[in-house]
Amino acid sequence: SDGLQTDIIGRKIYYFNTIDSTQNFALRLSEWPHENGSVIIAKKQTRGRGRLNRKWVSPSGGIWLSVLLKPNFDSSHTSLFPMATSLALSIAIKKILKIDTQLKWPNDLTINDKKVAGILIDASIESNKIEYLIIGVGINFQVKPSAITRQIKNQNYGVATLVEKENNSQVKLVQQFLLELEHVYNQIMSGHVSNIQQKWIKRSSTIGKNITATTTTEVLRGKAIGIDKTGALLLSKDGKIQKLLAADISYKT
Ligand code: BT5
Repeated sequence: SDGLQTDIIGRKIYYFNTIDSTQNFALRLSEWPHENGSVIIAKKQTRGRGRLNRKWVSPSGGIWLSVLLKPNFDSSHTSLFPMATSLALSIAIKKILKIDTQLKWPNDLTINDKKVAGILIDASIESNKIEYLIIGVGINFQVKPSAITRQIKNQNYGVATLVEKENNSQVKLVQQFLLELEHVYNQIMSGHVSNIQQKWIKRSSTIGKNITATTTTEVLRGKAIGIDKTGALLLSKDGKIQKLLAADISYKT
């Protein structure tokens, strides 16, 4: 943790060589006191997961981490975290590795439309209060795309990876990401969300595109015209505007 400049996030860091999923470990930690801001990092995950329990391929070399937060605000902010986290990561990658990434709603970071990182938020909400938030981040770093793609079945996009620029850039990237995450977290806590949204839109590849959105119940086609203040995607279709809270989107229509 030498060089880490945060106040809350990363006060405790748990390292593992191999773990089932950093997300699962964070879930167990959430029951303990004094774990607000704890970070769990693993070199390799045997059962990394994505949204809807999809498999997240996590070979050695990548950055697989979870951040446990126990924020004291109401649950309406929860939906902003995928956006805020992907923005924080995109900024950190730019600062440390000098690489531009694009943000694909709701939670992907891409390079040339290939997925380089994914974000998963697990939350527990009790009577409108957030008990805990677990922010899971998977970054393909120093891994061969083929090591990942051969383990993905129904693949509808390519995979990109980041490579080490100089000694220590992996550590620096993690530290910078935690700092940027704390920054957006504080902005959400103090209600400054429009700033996050404007920055997210600037880096987004989604807004303005015709998209196909697949939700758990339907497939929708339309034009992505913006996001609302909760982070929902606004889809324009036959002159009507529809709000999407969760979906998988594709730029093929
Ligand atoms: C995500 O899900 O993108 C969220 C990924 C979160 C992973 C982190 S790692 C640390 C923490 N611990 C965990 O167990 N998870 C979190 P989703 O949008 O549902 O995307 C999942 C889909 O991405 C899969 O169905 C595959 O098609 C594809 N995929 C799997 N592994 C990949 C990889 N390493 N790189 C790019 N795409 C991948």
